[in-house]
Formats: sequence, structure tokens, C-alpha cells
Amino acid sequence: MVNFLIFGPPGSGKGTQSVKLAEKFNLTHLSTGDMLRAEIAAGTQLGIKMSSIMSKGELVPDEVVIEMIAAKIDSSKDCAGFLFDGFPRTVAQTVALEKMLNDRGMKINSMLVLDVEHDELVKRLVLRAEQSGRPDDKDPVVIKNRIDVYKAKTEPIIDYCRKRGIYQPINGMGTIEDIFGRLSRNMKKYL
Ligand code: B4P
Repeated sequence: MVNFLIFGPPGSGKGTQSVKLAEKFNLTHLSTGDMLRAEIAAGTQLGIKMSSIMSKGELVPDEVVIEMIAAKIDSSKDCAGFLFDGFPRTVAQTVALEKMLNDRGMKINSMLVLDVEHDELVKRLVLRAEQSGRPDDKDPVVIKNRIDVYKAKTEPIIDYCRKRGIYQPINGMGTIEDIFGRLSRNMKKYL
């Protein structure tokens, strides 16, 4: 199994690219954002609790997403590996993921980090709000908070992964197809 993290600030294209990459390389795509939104849509107790955190642009508690990911890893079969999208988002989540994978005889093979300019991130999220109606994309104050939370809590993972030799920066500016090509060429080295 070959396992990838797709990483970057909100709106950097993690979700967009993950769907295409998972299909191309037969990877299981695990998006904690999608899992949380599914809980909200289903009206579960967990979803009700998490929706107010997410609509403010804050991170949900580490233990919630760690538990979700562990359950998905154990129920996924017949794939070439996992593509983790939007997880981990803290160093504590990264340590938990490494342990989860090590316990199952696996590791994180590569961390692909999408570099996108700040103004472009805001533009993409505002545009998505018009189409998807996601509450966390509608309000510029919430968008700013999500980017601030990314810098404070999520970006430190880059240094952590750089020390492990798995950090791969990818230019995340340009068309969806251009970026898909860059990511695919990089991932092919491992598959
Ligand atoms: P996520 O669902 O992970 O959302 P995101 O970071 O906003 O999205 P992404 O970067 O995937 O953007 P996308 O491709 O869609 O998280 C949402 C929330 O859930 C978090 O704020 C947090 O509260 C919670 N959460 C999730 N995981 C968590 C965790 N592990 N721990 C704690 N909390 C967690 O792209 C955005 C838009 O840009 C799209 O409309 C797309 O069409 C467009 N786009 C993409 N690429 C483009 C390109 N090249 N050119 C033009 N437009 C492009």
C-alpha cells in the first residue's frame, strides 16, 4: 500500500484534485471534511455538535477525526493505498495517523503540498459559496479565520514531515488539469 497526504490551505484544491487522483491511481480517498459534512447532512448527534464549530471555521476536536479515519482504514479493501485529504490538520493528528499506519504495517509515503496565493484562495472559496452554499465559504470573516487557523495549527505539519523526508511542494496555481498533471507525475514515482 502506498499512502499520500494531500495538503494545503482551504481552497487550495485538495478536494478537487483528490477525486481525480483517487480514480486514476485506485486509491481510497478519505476526506475528513466530506465525512463531517455527511454527519451534518444525516442530522446525527455528532453532526449537530460539529456544525457550529465548522461554520465558524474552527477545527473539530482531534479525537473525532482520528476515530473516523481509523474506522475507514479498517473497512477499506482492495485499493493501492490511501489518499488522505484534509487530514491531518494538526501535529497531534499527524502523530496519530503515523501510529495507526505503523500498527497496520504501513507508513505515509509522500506529502503533496499545494502552494496557492492568498488572493486566489479567497476567490475560489467565494465562488464555491455561490454554487455549493457551504456556510463556511459564504462569510469573508470565516474564510479569513480558516486561513489563520491553517497557518497556526496546520502549517506546522509541513516542518514535521520535512524532517521525515516526505515533503513535496507542488505549484497549485493554474488550471485544474495543469495541477492534476503536476500531482500525477509526482505520485507516479511511488506507484
Ligand atoms: P475541507 O472539506 O477539508 O475543506 P477545504 O479545506 O475548504 O477544501 P479544499 O482545499 O479541499 O478545497 P477544494 O478543492 O474544494 O474542510 C472543511 C472544514 O471541516 C474545516 O474548516 C474544519 O472545520 C473541518 N475539518 C475537516 N477536516 C478536519 C480535521 N482533520 N481536523 C479538524 N477539523 C477538520 O477547492 C475549493 C474551490 O476551488 C472549489 O470550488 C474548486 O472547484 C475550486 N478550485 C479548485 N482548484 C481550482 C483551480 N485550479 N482553479 C480554479 N478553481 C479551483
